[in-house]
Amino acid sequence: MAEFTLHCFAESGNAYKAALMLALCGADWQAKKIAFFEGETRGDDYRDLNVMGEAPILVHHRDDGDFRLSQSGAILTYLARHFGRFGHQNETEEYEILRWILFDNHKLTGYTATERFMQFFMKKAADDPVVEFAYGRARAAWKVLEKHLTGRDWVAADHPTIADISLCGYLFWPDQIGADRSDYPAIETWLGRLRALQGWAPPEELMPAGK
Ligand SMILES: N[C@@H](CCC(=O)N[C@@H](CS)C(=O)NCC(=O)O)C(=O)O
Repeated sequence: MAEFTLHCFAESGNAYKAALMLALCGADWQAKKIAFFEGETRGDDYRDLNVMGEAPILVHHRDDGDFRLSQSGAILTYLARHFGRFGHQNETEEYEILRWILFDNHKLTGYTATERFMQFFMKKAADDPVVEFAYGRARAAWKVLEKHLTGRDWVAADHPTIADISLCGYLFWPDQIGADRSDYPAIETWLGRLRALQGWAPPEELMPAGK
């Protein structure tokens, strides 16, 4: 058995954050498909694994038993500590990373994942008021990131960290999230830097589809 099991599906940018971290760290891991589009995360068996009913879940098969964790930010923090990679090197970086992971979960991924789900998967009209609200909030978050990345290579430090890995979760799908790459040149260059890291792969190469 592999050292880690990641319950995940390829369409999930939140799962991708964990899968990408495992890939970049060269971890011994296996993907376990969540049949998300068949409602698996709403079932009792899944809720027994994660009361929040969310993907992803990481299981670390340790000598002292299985250690199970959900929330991509917690998973990234755990893996950074375990591998000694993509973490902080001083206190300032520690809180910068936390600050950006919180911003990502609340604002950037929070609204991007919502508007993508409604427009791309549920085919809701662009003038649906909920879509308009989420899309507007997502674009505002992309602009924050664009401004922050202008003139710097990485989000939270002068080296790549789990903050970068968290924030990029949905951004390799510009067409699905409705982002025009030319509006976000600093983000585009930063995504290129991430793609150049050893071990980088797109979501669909790391995880099975959630059908
Ligand atoms: N903050 C969580 C968000 C996880 C999340 O919302 N995952 C989605 C799939 S991408 C999900 O399982 N949604 C089901 C639901 O919200 O009920 C994280 O970063 O892990």
